[in-house]
Amino acid sequence: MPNIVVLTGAGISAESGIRTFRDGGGLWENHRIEDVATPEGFHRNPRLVYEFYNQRRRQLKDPNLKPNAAHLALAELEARWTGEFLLVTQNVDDLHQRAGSKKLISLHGELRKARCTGCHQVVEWDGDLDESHDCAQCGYLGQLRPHIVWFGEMPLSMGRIGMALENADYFLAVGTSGQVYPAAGFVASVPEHCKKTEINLNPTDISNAFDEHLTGPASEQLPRWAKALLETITKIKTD
Ligand code: BV8
Repeated sequence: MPNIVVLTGAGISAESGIRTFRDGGGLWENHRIEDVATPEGFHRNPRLVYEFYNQRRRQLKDPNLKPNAAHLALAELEARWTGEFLLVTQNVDDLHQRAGSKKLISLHGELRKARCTGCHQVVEWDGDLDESHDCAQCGYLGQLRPHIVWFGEMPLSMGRIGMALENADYFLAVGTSGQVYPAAGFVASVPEHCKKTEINLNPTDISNAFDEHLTGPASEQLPRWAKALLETITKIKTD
């Protein structure tokens, strides 16, 4: 049975109402990356960075915020796929988890977790975070930070991701502009025979690396792609 690796970016959550980074009205419009998504920015002005992530974490509690058909199609494909399946998301929202995805790596961290800069323990965190909290494990005050991978920091689970990419027979990138590494380089790490598909509204910085481009909203294109893949496999099995 073939193996699948899927990479998602902010575009898959856009139709659920979460702003992307680089589209019009995106998150980077009101903030310089250096100020809110780097360790230096956090050191320089922790309050600004805490608040940047607090605002985004609060949005996750919006009762109208739900996974969309693209998130749900990935969770269903994972459940029905008997080969290896890995979903790697650059997103820090929890919509893939809410959709039911289990074989999931959050490469850039998660909004709903905090990490102690002293003992590095990672804990679930749903409320606002600031320097007034102490770490439940080591007891230090004011050392909790968002469990987010900032620019210049090592993304999470790179070893597991590298192994999955080496064995991929299908690679799909959905809703990512292909501007942030190492995620943008994943498509170049799969085997020669691997079928590479990109779902996006527009061409991206890495479009030329793909065999197939499905242009349109992820909520329409992804369910179609997943259905066609399942039908292909069923056909191969019955032939
Ligand atoms: C690292 C924090 C070392 C979380 C983020 C020069 C060249 C190459 C690389 C570098 C370089 N200088 C520095 C680097 C490294 C740097 C980097 O890549 N910089 C870029 C900007 C040049 N990378 C790093 O620092 C990384 N760490 O390299 O460590 C290392 C590496 C490997 C091994 C060991 C050590 C750390 C990167 C993580 C940074 N953290 N965010 C947060 O705040 O959320 S990155 C940030 O951008 C988000 O995580 C986000 O996920 C990510 C990527 O953005 P996208 O998801 O692609 O979103 P974007 O808005 O850009 O695009 C949305 C897309 O969706 C668009 O294409 C749009 O058309 C599409 N779309 C919209 N709506 C829909 C849609 N598609 C379909 N349907 C729709 N409805």
